[in-house]
Amino acid sequence: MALEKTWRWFGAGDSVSLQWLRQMGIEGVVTALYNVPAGEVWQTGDIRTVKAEIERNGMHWSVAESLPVAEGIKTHSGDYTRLRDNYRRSLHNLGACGIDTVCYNFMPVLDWARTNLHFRNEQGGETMLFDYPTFAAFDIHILRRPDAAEDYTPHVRQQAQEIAARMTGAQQEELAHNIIVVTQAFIHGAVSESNDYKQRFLDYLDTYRHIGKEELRDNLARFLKDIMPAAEEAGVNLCIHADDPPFPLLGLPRIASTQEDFLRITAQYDSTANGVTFCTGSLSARPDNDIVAMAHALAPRIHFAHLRNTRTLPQFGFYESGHLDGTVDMFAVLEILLKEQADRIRAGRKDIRMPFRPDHGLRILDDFSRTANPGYPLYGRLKGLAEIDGMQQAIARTLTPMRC
Ligand code: DNO
Repeated sequence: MALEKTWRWFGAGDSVSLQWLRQMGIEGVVTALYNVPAGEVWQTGDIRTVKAEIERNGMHWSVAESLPVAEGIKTHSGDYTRLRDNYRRSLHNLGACGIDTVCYNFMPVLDWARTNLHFRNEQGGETMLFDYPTFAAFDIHILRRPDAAEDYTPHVRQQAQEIAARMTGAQQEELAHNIIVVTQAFIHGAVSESNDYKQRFLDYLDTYRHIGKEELRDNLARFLKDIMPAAEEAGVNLCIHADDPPFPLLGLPRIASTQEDFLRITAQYDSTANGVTFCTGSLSARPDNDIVAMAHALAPRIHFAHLRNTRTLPQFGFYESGHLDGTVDMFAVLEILLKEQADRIRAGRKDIRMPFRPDHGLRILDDFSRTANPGYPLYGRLKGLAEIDGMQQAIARTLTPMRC
């Protein structure tokens, strides 16, 4: 009994090869068709090619992360019908190829946000950090989103002004570029590299002018109602990823941030196939989220786990700490997931793999001389994998005591 060990692999251009993943003891690969734009169909031929490549290296394609949800679905506008039909076809094609777990998110415009991609921790490693006043400086003074200041308290506004005033033009540009392009470009981000990337980002934000929390919830509910039958028919379990960070940014609504949010989503379409990607790192950036209680409450619907840890800072700030070192009680989370796996086995459920991946990682050792997408260095993630795997093996032993 053990959760399946997986790794996010960015395809042929990834600096970590499939051979290396195999050497590291990876069982399942988490990947996507990165060359297919959000909203287009994942064709069977393309899926089979990637799948065969993974299998040639002795592993299997464990999770499709992400099958991106196009903005037109989240805003339920324009060509919604075409986008919905395409999503259904992609699910059908994935199921036909034997890929039964699909991760997605429903975050407007921005998939995740950090203000510092190179924060040095006490040991000299590098990690990623989110500082709210710096984000406000980006929003109000660099991006100049109309009426942005209204979304912040006078205190944060003041801090933001001071931060922006201290930054050089080049530093301001780097901050904006990191938030809008660098952290998004490798995962089907809404805005790609261009000279007018800030304006294009503002245009996207504007499409949410009349979409508050209730409207976004309705749009997700409609989308689920429209696609879940196709997922069930294809034998695919969908799993929604948490908002990262799990609180509103840029005046945009957030609907997958708390236990209440997830219970609402899973109840919206009552099927095992309507599941959750349990991301301990994203969820723990909010101090009022009780991660262990959430794991308990959502366990039967957890189809995929992103395991990492954070330490929170004052005023909504946080940084990514080591995988076991932070506010998340990883022991308790793993115990819940392993017990859930045992329950599924006893109940004869098919979804017993329970894949997890070491989510993100510190930059350490030779990571400083290697190229990697932000958050995805080799050695820091490998360390996280080893730590989590060691812990899960020990817990599994306590759950099924060996007979002497
Ligand atoms: C960033 C990740 C996200 C996440 C997707 C899931 O590193 O946390 O890209 O995987 O949002 O849909």
